[in-house]
Amino acid sequence: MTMQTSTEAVRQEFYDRLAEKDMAPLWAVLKGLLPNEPRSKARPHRWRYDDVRPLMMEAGALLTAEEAERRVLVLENPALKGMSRATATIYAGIQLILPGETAPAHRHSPSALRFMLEGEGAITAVGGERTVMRRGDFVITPSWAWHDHGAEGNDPCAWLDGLDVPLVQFLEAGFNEHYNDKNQAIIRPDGDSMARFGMNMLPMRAQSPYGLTTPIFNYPYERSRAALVAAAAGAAPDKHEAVSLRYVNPLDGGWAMPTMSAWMMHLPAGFETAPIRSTDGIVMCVAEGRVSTELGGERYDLEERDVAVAPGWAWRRFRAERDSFLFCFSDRVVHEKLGLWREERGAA
Ligand code: 1HN
Repeated sequence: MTMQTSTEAVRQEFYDRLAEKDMAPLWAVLKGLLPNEPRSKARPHRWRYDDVRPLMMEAGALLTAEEAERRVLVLENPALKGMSRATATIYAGIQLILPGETAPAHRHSPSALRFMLEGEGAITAVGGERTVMRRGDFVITPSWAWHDHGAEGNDPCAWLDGLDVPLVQFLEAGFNEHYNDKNQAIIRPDGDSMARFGMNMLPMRAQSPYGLTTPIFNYPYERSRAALVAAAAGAAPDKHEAVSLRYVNPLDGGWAMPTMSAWMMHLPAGFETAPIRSTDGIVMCVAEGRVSTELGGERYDLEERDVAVAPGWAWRRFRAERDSFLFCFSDRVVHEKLGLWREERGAA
């Protein structure tokens, strides 16, 4: 036995005895616990809506929304198969509701957001109020709020779902409950929360009925788009972020949701951003136009409704030949609240 192997053998024998008592040597795992910088387990990826849509319609013929509870095709990061994750901390999926169907009322501690993709007449009810979801609308289901969906027009309706499920799983804080009926009771007229909270005015004693989540649950695309176009006319785009505006909780000016940040980036025709990276993992979806991206070194030309992910700390950059609008969401707000959020802005 050489000196070296005998040392190793002695150490291994020690580690084995540690394991028997449910202990382990830190020095054997320290490098993995403390990398010099983040190395996301997620990979950059893109889902083409042209691939998703026919499969989604097949799912529509296979089972009803009620049978499924939620008829959704989960967008699985190829590096995280079987985990229902688009990024390390975010779940994403494409949900389909056919005319006349109902996705029955339930509530859960994970928060959900929707980005509307297609179909006239999609309805969601949240906390006793209904809203019509139109293409490009950003719609929120706060943690523990009752919600049910329907399609009341003649079209199949589809949207992108984003949930903080992987984060809630990690924290082991998941609860779920079914409502005692298919649809929840409606107790407020359509537009009530927008009137109270979404018009640059607030009730004299404003409080969100949803705790840390914004009291507005539909941010209509029409308004977001108009704001971005007007903002683009007023100043040159940011070198790294083009023209980006974030969805805000009017009660405190913070992000609209406590666990997911959402914003929209407008790329004026011909604009190209310089590379940027940040610790949050981002899910993006083209609202309008066509966006060429480089995400973690991978090139994707994103068409309308395509979804892509940029893992945390992966470089990203964007270019558009014509005026384009990109919806984005990430776990940035969690990083920020924990004092962990970092970004690096690269040279053009
Ligand atoms: C959920 O409640 C919905 O309400 C969609 O539409 C997707 C994925 C995981 C857990 C709950 C919805 C979901 C979900």
